[in-house]
Amino acid sequence: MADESTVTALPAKENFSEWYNDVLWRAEIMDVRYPVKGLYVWYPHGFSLRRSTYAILRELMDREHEETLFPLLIPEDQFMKEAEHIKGFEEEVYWVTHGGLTPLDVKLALRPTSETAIYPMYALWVRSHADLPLKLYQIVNTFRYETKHTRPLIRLREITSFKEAHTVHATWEEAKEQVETAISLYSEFYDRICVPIIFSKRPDWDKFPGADYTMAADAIMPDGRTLQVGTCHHLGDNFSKTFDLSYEDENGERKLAHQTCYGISERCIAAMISIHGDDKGLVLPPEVAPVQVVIVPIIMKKNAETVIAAAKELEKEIKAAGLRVKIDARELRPGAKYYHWEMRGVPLRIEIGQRDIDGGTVMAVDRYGVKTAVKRAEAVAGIKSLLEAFKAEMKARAMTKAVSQINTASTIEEAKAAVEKGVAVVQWCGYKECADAIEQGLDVSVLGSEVRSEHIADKEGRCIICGKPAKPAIVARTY
Ligand code: P5A
Ligand code: ZN
Repeated sequence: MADESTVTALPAKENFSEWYNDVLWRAEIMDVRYPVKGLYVWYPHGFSLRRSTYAILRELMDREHEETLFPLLIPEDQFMKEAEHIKGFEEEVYWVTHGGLTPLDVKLALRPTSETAIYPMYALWVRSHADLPLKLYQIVNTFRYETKHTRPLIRLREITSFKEAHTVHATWEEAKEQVETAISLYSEFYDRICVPIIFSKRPDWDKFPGADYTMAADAIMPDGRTLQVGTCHHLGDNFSKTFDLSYEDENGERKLAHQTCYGISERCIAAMISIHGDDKGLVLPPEVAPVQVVIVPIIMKKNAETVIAAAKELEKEIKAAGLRVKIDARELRPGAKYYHWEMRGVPLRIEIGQRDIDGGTVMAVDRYGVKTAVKRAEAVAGIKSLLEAFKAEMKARAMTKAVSQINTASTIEEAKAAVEKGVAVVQWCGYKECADAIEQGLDVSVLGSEVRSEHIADKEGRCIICGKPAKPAIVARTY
């Protein structure tokens, strides 16, 4: 597949865009050579990373949702029912118009998201208050005819890993509670994959088509641009009106249901790769790394058998402890092997040679290059605690970086400097005219207000444009 030995080095991460495009194939995450714009291929190594990342997402969702699977195709009439929703998506929909050579009576949309596939069925399933709340999710591919610059894992025309949850509640307040639950589930998810995020409330003109309001999670990429890595929407009764999704309450009265939906795509993997990678390649959180530990036997001609046997014995123990481990016994220089596994983000490398065997130790080297001699007799426990420590270090580094990328600005000039580095925190009155003025002056977006971050104080002030009473909002250049 990717053979890094025949070509030039990975670009420095400072040149983020080039680094990103390059690391994806060198680390065997995505192949971008598929001949349709915006569609990419998962290499097995990338797919393995996807599987373990989505296992966390499934674990969190399964706490209080059930998994389901709806069809990819949505009939035109059903898709066109919710006016706001269709306005928001009409330019992004792919249509199936033919079955073989025969034009279809009713065109079929490739789902850009599944509200209009799911809610008519919900209307059949929900009869009484006893059927509520209803909380389902699915992990599917969705299609969006994106016109902005497409990028692997970031802006796709086929989103291959769209986790979407759709819930139904008796009241608006209960649905609001569910949005809060979704925010905490997503916060936990991003914490598990060591990606700092900021939740905020999108301005009204930027909310999900058909929603009452949208809470969005943004991650800050190395170049200072933000990436929206998830959204939680309060749908009110907007869709339930359209699709006649109602229930009989305790008094036998028919009432409209209230709904939420929330989604995450493979952008979560893009953020994880981008935030943690370095000049040598990927740096992966141990919990999701396809290979968590690689054993490199340091072989001299005369001791090859002993060393390989010792490496295999260690591999057996590590595997039995439930870790994903690999021996690299290829006939290559150790340096070439280190390079190979560092590129792929393996959190911990174990070197084992004759001297280690004689001394009853092994040498552990984490992906940041920190070396620790571990007693052979306590190797498994030692490795586990090194992986824990490594995860904590990954989190700490990402948090330090994120904090340095968040800067308060009290004038447009200061905001200009702040968005060069990342997120500017400005006082904003909430009016569109002032958001427009901020955006035009800086070529940025006002991402949101009601900011949820321990690093952003919820302090009232005066709007940096009009001087009226205002609250903190986050502003950034975006992906
Ligand atoms: C929530 C789930 C929805 O579609 N319906 C069901 C709601 N919301 S959303 O904001 O439009 O999308 C959810 C998240 O998906 C990511 N995303 C994308 N990822 C890759 N390529 C794309 N073209 C793309 N479009 C959206 C974003 O992270 C978004 O927050
Ligand atoms: Zn203002």
